[in-house]
Amino acid sequence: MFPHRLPWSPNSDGHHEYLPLEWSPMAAASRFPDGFLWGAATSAYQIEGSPLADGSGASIWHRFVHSPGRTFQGQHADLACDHYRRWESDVDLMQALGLQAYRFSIAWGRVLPEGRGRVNGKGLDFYKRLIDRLLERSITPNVTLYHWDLPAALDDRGGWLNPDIEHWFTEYAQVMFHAFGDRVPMWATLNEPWVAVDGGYLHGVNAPGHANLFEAPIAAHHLMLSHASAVRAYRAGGWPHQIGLVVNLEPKDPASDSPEDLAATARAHTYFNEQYLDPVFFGRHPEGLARIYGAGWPDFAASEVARIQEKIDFLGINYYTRALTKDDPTRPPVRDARVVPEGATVMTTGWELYPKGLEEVLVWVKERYGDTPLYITENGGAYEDPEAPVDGRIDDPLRVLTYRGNLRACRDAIARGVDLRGFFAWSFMDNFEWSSGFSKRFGLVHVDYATQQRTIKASGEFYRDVIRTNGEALG
Ligand code: IFM
Repeated sequence: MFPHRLPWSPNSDGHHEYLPLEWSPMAAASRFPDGFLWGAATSAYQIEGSPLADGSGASIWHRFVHSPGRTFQGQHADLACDHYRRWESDVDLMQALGLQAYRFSIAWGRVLPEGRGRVNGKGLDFYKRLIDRLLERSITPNVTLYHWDLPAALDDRGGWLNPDIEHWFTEYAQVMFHAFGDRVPMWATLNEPWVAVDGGYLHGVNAPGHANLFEAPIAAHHLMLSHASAVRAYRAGGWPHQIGLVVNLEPKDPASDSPEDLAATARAHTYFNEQYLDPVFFGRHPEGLARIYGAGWPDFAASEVARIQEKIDFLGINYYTRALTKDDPTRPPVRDARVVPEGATVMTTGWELYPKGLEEVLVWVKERYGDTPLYITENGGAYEDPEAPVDGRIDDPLRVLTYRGNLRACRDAIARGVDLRGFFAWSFMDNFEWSSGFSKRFGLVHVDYATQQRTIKASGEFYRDVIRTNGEALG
């Protein structure tokens, strides 16, 4: 009756296991498997700054943040972390943290200012220098092609609502493969298509700022067709490495046993966790998704949805929290609301710290979709860090707690047979958190935005020890 209830469900006594600090002695003794990849992640628009430099074309995010009332205090990312100019010292810092891999995204409009056609050599050169330097330092580049910054010129043609975008995205992907396919070992097509659509087309809180029930499933469909088409182009080009997809997942647990809350939890799980993965692994949409969208659901031809099913080399999972879910008829179309249990540790984003959910998510993916190699491509937390270093230090004990708990959960999942191959902290450094501006800090490295001074936080030192000991430092 409730097929996905098992991994997310409460224990028989109705309570959820919450063990962020407990640790079984057997697991404590173990390190991560040899070759486990330790990295950190960022995205272009959140750190680079200089969005129009050297012939770059504006993105939908550049437009969005410069429209009134869209972001916290009207903040924008024209400077952000100034990484476009400070990338060399940032790579030095990555080395100081002991990172083995760095996940970043390409700003599509830096490379193709109109989104298609003419290639901007200066934009491509920025990424060439970065990739070469990472490789010189033995830091594996992990490149995401789309982390939400669609070229504005393509949005003018309908953006993700225009079916031609499948070709535009594939053309862009091919430019990138030809430039770096020989030396970038990990490619991801899209980051979190769920957020791109839910925030950008359904609720309008992210760029391009549309709130339209009818547009959302169409944008989602075109994103996923674009993903699959880029994977096919990668295979056709004979590139020798790996290509995958990055999704955000979270367990949906019912807030009570009422039929309303159970039904809301089932809807939320379908909408959040299955919507984008079922087409990739099964070539069809999940049961129940059409009912959630109701009148907004287009009659997709089965053959069109089947085109999304293209074998990926790895799945990237971004995990931050779980959602204790209750029914809320005022929030269409899913009609769910998130509850935070009393006593929980809560991030400044309002998210509950819930490490056990990470293990649950990993096991659920294995059980539902089989044994694709998995990476945690983002994980971390935003907390109230000190505004400035005190005696040269930034103490962030809650972020240390977060990484300790979540990494132990990863180790538990591996012990349960999950093929988890690496972990990327979000984020390498504090950065521009989209419509929340600079009000949320996620970094292992603190950024003073007035001076652009970087300081490795206590969590960065902790993570460096975890990497150095391949997990033993977790205890
Ligand atoms: O900052 C974002 C990132 O861009 C995508 N994943 C979630 C992060 C924290 O909200």
